[in-house]
Amino acid sequence: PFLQNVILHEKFINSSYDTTFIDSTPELFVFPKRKDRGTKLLSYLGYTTVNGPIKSGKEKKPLFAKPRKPSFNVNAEFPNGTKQLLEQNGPEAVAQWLKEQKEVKLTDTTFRDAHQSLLATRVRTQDLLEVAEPTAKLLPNLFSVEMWGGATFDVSYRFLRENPWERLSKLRKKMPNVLFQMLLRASNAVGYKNYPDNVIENFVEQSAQMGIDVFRIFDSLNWVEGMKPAIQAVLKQGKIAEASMCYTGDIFDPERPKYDLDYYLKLANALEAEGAHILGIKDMAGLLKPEAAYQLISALKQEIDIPIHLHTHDTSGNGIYMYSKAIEAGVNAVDVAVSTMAGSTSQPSANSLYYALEHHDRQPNLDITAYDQLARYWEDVREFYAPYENGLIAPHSEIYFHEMPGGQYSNLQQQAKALDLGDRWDEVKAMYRKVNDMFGDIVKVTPSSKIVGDMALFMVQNDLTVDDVYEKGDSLDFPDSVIEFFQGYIGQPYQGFPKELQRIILKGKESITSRPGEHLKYENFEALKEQLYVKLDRPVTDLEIISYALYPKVFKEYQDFAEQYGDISVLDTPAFLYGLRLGEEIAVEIEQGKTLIVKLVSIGEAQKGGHRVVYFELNGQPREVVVRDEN
Ligand code: 3PY
Ligand code: ZN
Repeated sequence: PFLQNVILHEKFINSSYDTTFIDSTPELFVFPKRKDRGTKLLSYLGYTTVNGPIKSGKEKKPLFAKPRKPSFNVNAEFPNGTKQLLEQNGPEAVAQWLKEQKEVKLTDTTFRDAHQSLLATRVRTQDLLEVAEPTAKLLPNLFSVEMWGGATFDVSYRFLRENPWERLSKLRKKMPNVLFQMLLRASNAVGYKNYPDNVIENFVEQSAQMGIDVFRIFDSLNWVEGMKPAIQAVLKQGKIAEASMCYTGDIFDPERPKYDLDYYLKLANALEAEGAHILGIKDMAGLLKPEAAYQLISALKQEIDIPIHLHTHDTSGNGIYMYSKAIEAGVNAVDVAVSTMAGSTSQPSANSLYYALEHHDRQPNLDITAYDQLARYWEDVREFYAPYENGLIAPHSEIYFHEMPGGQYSNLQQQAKALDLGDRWDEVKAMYRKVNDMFGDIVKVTPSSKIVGDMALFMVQNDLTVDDVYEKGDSLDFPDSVIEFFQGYIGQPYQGFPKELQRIILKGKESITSRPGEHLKYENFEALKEQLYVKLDRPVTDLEIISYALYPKVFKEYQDFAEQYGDISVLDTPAFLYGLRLGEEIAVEIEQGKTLIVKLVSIGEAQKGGHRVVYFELNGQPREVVVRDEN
């Protein structure tokens, strides 16, 4: 771009420049100095040391112990696992095999949903990679490891400043024997809105090529129509389509007959008819109660032929009991997390379930001492991320009332705080339920859950009651997400929209009842490629193009950040989150065989305008950077 200034200058174009050109137009020759990797890294460390991990509350960097790692044989071959079964025999064979297993099979969610639900999705690739090989070698009997999708994709770019595709490919190399599973929000992919069908197809294709084997596909309104393109895309790749129904309400609640047993049986049949290899039951808020689980699974076993995979969150504390009832009823696989990353808004503990099933003929076949060792590692790593803990320290049976998904609770709480509604959190939760009822009792999971949350915040913030919405609605500016929901842009809720409310919210705007994908223009990947080429000033990859198609702004910001600070995924997590303590020295391997030694010497006084000079030593040489103090 800088050379272009010169080339495009009229004197240059007219060839009328002479030896005075440089002197007469010096501004054309002032090239911003490209910062070297060391300076970029120091800028990041200086900024983080001064401002802390969470902007509003600078935390002092704690002293962390090095995480205890499980012992395992580095030189031993990886034992064969489900990945080999898929590669040799295909997805139908895996499904058949799963159905034939007597023991209940486990999916370990530690690498995805567990930290999405406990630590705001903040666990970094480095901490996963550190324990990937022992996990694969010590637990080769897992059905799968859920390690991608859901919120991990955008959080990677947005907050961790790392590339989610790299996480996938690096983990794949360290875990070649177990099926990799991702959470796919059907036509919302890993985002919060419907994308054109060719974006879904392209994203699934690239995810499959990069190493995803099992796609758990759900629609946030349980709308099968909206799931079809994603299911088709997965089938086309020869991967495992786990089409899922989201569980809401309570099949036994006579007051809420909308989501009764019959509703789920019909849904399961429809998903099987679409070609699903496995039926997922996605109990995203942990609402499925033990007896309901028993009845639901027993009835499904009569109804469908494909195996059943159950997912829950342990928010109420009833997870293990619920699982044991589901296991009695014949569920084929359940989702668990390593004990120290389990419980509460996360999945039930693998370790606990193992013992709960002692002397039961369906007890999973696993090395519990390995799981216990992995638990120690995670206990230590979890400490790093303490600022992101969601604060739920006890079983929370209120979940049966407000029905917020495990991954949403802490998020919405943060949003409420940001709007100064922190001390009205109880009201927000109560309003969340009222909004659900007002919307016609809908399934609440990303992104429909976010829409209910947005409306609840809007109402609490503006002191609106449900009656107010009906009475004064014509003069209210509802949140965009709520308007789009009532336009049908994320799909159709079961039994439709409440008509009167839809009229009030839409104020004459169009609404659709067909699939949003049918109305969206196909993405032009060639055009995106060119745009990106110009932006980045270098050739771009297909993975970058699809990331840009999904999250244009987030992807661009990630690139800008990388330009300013370099690749900070090389930092260990304590340095990444908290910077350095005074006098602390760390070694950072910026590429294989190239290590920088960084020491924090001192931090200068805050200057007018809020800047500070931060003094470092880089490989023994004094270096300083100026950073903004945002506290
Ligand atoms: C996600 O969509 O990220 C979820 O985990 C929903 O439960
Ligand atoms: Zn979940």
